[in-house]
Amino acid sequence: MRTEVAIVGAGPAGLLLSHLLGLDGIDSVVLERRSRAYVEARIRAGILESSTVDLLDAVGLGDRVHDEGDEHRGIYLQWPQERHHLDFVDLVGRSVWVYGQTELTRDLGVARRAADQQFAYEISDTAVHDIETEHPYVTYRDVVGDNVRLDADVVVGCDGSFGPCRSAVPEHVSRTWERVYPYAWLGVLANVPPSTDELIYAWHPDGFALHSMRSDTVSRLYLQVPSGTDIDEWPDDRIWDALAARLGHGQDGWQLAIGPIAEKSVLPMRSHVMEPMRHGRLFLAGDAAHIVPPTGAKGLNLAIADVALLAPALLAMLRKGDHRLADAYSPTALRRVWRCTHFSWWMTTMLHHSGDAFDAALQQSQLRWVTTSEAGAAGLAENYAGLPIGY
Ligand code: FAS
Ligand code: PHB
Repeated sequence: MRTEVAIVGAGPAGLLLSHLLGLDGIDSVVLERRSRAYVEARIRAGILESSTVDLLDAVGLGDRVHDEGDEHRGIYLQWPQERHHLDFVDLVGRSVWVYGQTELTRDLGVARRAADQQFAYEISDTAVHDIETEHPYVTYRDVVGDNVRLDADVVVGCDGSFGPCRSAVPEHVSRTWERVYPYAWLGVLANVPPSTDELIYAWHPDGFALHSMRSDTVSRLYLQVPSGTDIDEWPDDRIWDALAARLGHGQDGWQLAIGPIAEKSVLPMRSHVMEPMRHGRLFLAGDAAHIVPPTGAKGLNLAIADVALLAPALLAMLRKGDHRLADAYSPTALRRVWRCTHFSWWMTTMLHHSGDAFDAALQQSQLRWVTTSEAGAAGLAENYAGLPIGY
């Protein structure tokens, strides 16, 4: 088979890239090891930055976000006996949207199928070749077990943190940075109306807690637990007791509504960056190049910002033979990657209890600062609501 751009991975990065390229008439094939049903059912992120929603609107993918998503002016930051609202619209003129990654992945899938996008789902043994030549190609075994070779002008690795593309960059060229946190997130999806109008990020001596949501009837909540926690150690009532304690059930009359838990899982937390995000005719985007802990709600938005930069670079390269944007892709994307990596690390270390008393005192001082200083609050708001794409 032959195409212009071989995209490995049908997550938000791969699907959005195929959409942006399609708008400019660039042919691509999207390769995915999982089934379409699996990819579209995965529960992950839930917050869209304003620059992400602006981009989706600009390329005809924003309608359902506006119809079914929820625009939030800001977030609550709290610690025992104190809850403060940070209004991003007042502070930096930008809002955020609550709209599940599951829904966005579905919207992207619908749009791609309407455009007759070529897909290969449930593939295996994916490998990329000749990325240092002008004729790279991908080989894989398709769903019926046939070996396939896909020739392309460019290969883009949108295959997440465990995909093959990142390891195709030779070791003598690549460099990685990693920070693994000693805690994880126990996340639950509960069929209960949210007990808050906007997200609550809670510092607590028992550990961090987050109250998010997916709709007026579905809540998404997270608890800090030790890394390596076995979910079987957390029966539903223990989860609700911990959430109630950490989120301040009963504080100033506030009540946490509890209900049936539909899904629960433990998410390990790490920061990981790989440079460069381009080697020859291989480009990396999204989790394939960087991982951030979810405390800053940056993972999905960063993946989208990467492909928003990459699509015009590939258009110029493939249609005009102008390689300047493609050559600038990695350094430009990495500026935003490091900004978001710092912000996600900063939010994580400010809000997760390390068990150290000195850390706890520092965290409380920082929380008091960002909730009482206009400058401090604006700094958080600017990063959380999202920096312009191409920052
Ligand atoms: P994705 O991981 O979404 O997509 C990569 C795709 O490549 C996958 O579909 C995978 O199956 C495919 N692939 C892998 N290897 C392949 C191969 N060999 N051949 C073909 N295809 C292959 N962010 C938040 O802000 N909030 C959250 O609560 C949150 N929760 C998360 C929970 C989990 C378990 C994970 C992993 C991430 C979470 N994130 C969260 C971050 C998340 O939103 C990611 O940043 C986002 O999915 C990145 O999108 P992609 O880069 O497209 O990668
Ligand atoms: C979510 O809704 O899943 C969510 C929201 C904010 C975060 C992380 C996850 O920081």
